[in-house]
This record gives sequence, structure tokens and C-alpha cells, in this order.
Amino acid sequence: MIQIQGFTFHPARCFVALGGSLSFENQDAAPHTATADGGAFDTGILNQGQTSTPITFNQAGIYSYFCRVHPGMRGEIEVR
Ligand SMILES: [Cu+2]
Repeated sequence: MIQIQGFTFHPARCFVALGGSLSFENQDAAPHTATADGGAFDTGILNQGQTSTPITFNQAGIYSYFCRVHPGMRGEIEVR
């Protein structure tokens, strides 16, 4: 689970085993998304207290992502 808090993804960089999955939970009053740069995933808008449906990673690599509402918010997931 990646928490979104204070306009920051926590942790900003994380590791997922190949074939594993994770979710994003927004704890901020502001809406956020987690959207992959290459379009591999997009949580859609998450309002306060909402958790995304789990995202499964079946391809190894580094997935950088951002928030569509606040493009300065960025994170990275490494799948290996
Ligand atoms: Cu945001």
C-alpha cells in the first residue's frame, strides 16, 4: 500500500515483486491520482479515505508515476 499524505507519495520509491500488486490510499482532503507516465496504470481520482483497486505488475521495470491533479507529485515503483 502506498499512502498519499501531504501531497506526497509514501514511500516515494518502492519495490514490488514481479506479479505482485499494490494499492494507493489517499489520506489528504485534496483529490489525487497515481498515473503512470507510460499509461501502464491510472488509479483515477481518489478522494480522502479512498483506496484504489489493486494494480498488478506483470512486467519488470521501473514505473514512474505522477498525480494528474498535481503533476509535481511524483513517485517510482520498481518491479523485479
Ligand atoms: Cu494530487
